[in-house]
Amino acid sequence: MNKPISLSRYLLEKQRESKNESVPQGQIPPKLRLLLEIVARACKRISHAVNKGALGDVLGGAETENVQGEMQKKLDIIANEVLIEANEWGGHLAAMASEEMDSIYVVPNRYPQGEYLLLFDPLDGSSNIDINVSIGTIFSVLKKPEGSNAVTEQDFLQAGAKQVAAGYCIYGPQTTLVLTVGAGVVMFTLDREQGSFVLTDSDVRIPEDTKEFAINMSNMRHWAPPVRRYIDECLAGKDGPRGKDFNMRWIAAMVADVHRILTRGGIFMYPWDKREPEKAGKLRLMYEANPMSWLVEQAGGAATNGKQRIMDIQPTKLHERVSVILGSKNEVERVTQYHNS
Ligand code: AFP
Repeated sequence: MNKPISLSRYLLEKQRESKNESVPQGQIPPKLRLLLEIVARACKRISHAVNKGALGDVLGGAETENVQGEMQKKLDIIANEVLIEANEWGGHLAAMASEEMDSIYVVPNRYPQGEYLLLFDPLDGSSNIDINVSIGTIFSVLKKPEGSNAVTEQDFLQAGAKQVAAGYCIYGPQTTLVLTVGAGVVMFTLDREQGSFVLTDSDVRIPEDTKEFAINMSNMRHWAPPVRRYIDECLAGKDGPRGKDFNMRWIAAMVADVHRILTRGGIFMYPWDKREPEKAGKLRLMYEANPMSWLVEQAGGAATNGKQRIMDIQPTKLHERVSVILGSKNEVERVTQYHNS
């Protein structure tokens, strides 16, 4: 058996390859490598806290609200603090932004300032924490625009296509870190005895077709006609226009639903709906939809808001929401076409 490759070794090898200019994609300069190592280390700490559950007094609500008006869980706050503390001193970051923080967190003056911006949803799927179901951390890395001095929120407002790294760590039966730097998608499983992430899939691919969809069906009456049409056709099964039976899954944690899609295909939708018509959707563009869209595209899938590619959307605010349709390419193209016809 080949010697297992740790995340650290993988990143170091990619950093060395980055010196070779004939490899234009998947560049990992030293500071980005450091950043990714530190994010992975923070995820390991979050994973330990998640695993302790009731024994670590980390379950339940914190009795506070985040900027989106959602009640925070204790683990939301713990995970946010772990990511900030781990990343603020390394000299690789200029600032961070999080689902749990109203505005950006600029690296304090006492630490060196770097050239990267880190965005994260520290704990996605919080409603799953107390019921012992998969949750995760989602992250996206951007470069601070050249020529900007004091970092501002404006510096973060870059389209997803500008990301230089993106990934998530899922805390499920296994803890798995999934990463892209623009040259495919790789997965690392946490080996708890060794205390390190080990490469377990070096070429993640999403099949172009699928018979599995993920959507919160309880919102059906609120959907727009194109989404309704797509799901009605799936539900009609073999006798309907699709001519095949579909299966449905909904974990209520985007990280877990996307992980399933990266593993065996499928389509995930959290579309715009009539409940809050002024909001584009429920999920956040910059630290949920963009990183997940890049991973999905890098694995051969597609991601749109029904009208356009998610990664081409120019954000106008940090906590912007977006309608999300992602996964197996042919299915995403079908729903998008229903919106545009
Ligand atoms: P929480 O982190 O507040 O639980 O939200 C998770 C999430 O944003 C996303 O990960 C899920 O896909 C979606 O919400 C689930 O939403 P429903 O509650 O409508 O099922």
